[in-house]
Amino acid sequence: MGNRGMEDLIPLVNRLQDAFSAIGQNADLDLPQIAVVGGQSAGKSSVLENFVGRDFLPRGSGIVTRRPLVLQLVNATTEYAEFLHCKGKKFTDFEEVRLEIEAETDRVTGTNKGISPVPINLRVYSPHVLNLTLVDLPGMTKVPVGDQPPDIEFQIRDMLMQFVTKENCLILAVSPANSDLANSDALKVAKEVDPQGQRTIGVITKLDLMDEGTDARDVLENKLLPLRRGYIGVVNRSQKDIDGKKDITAALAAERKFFLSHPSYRHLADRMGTPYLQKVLNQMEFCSCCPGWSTMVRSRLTATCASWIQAILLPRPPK
Ligand SMILES: Nc1nc2c(ncn2[C@@H]2O[C@H](COP(=O)(O)OP(=O)(O)OP(=O)(O)O)[C@@H](O)[C@H]2O)c(=O)[nH]1
Ligand SMILES: [Mg+2]
Repeated sequence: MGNRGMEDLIPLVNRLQDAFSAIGQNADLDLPQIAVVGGQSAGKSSVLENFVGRDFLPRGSGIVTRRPLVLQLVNATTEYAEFLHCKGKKFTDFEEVRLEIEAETDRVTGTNKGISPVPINLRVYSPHVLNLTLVDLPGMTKVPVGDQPPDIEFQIRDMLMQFVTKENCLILAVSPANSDLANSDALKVAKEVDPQGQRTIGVITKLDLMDEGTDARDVLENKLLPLRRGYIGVVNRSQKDIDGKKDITAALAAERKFFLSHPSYRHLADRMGTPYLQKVLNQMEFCSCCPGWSTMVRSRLTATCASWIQAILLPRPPK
């Protein structure tokens, strides 16, 4: 089964999952997922949001993401979002989606920086997305603030582990360029759960914020702390850009210009940036040239679909 097979399979899985929930049954299936891990404020939500091409994720300084967000992207002719906790309500204004994520986060964690491992489930239907499941996670942190428990470091770690230990989870290990990569929480966790680096991609954010005279060329050329699948550099919107409501199209154009004009990255420009990261993820998930991860995911999905169809078709025993 090649590229198309997997793309056809995921909508089928979604429909079967919906059919099961409609009859009150929980179809437990580990769909392929892409999760972001990294330290607090590394730029994880910013990276994910760019994949959707809409402003809808809470981003900012301090601890922002405080519950896992399981974001299922569904390729469809119209664009809207739907939360599992208010099924049937269609959100067409993405500003409202962001407000709902914030309200639903506060509902479980309170408003004073608390955290919770209970995920928020959101589906985004759009003609501009591929069928992917993304998971936005709280950033790793060490010192408790506000209502955070004394063992915040370990609670967040446990939360991440629930996702990234799964073999079908592709890990985006996000590290900011303006702090030393040797201290990267993202790389530490990724190495632990995926020592061979089969399903880890390094993402370097904040390249625009490096001190003058320094650059991340060695990292991006995969020479400093090599990863099997290497690193992709991105430039997300700064806090000033967010406050000034810079839109995603302008941000992507600025990112492209940054790589093309930077003397240390110009030679790598075609392998850097958000669109390239998206392309790589799509290839990894759907192509048959990544032995291991994609083969395992495809065969697991096919087997699950077959067993579900069997369960639906088999006559129920008389009561
Ligand atoms: N200049 C610049 N700022 C960035 C970049 N990436 C993220 N930021 C800023 O960094 C801050 C944190 O970004 P988020 O995307 O919320 O980071 P996060 O990792 O999701 O944060 P938590 O959910 O709190 O762990 C925001 O103010 C962003 O504007 C980047 O590449 N360049
Ligand atoms: Mg976040």
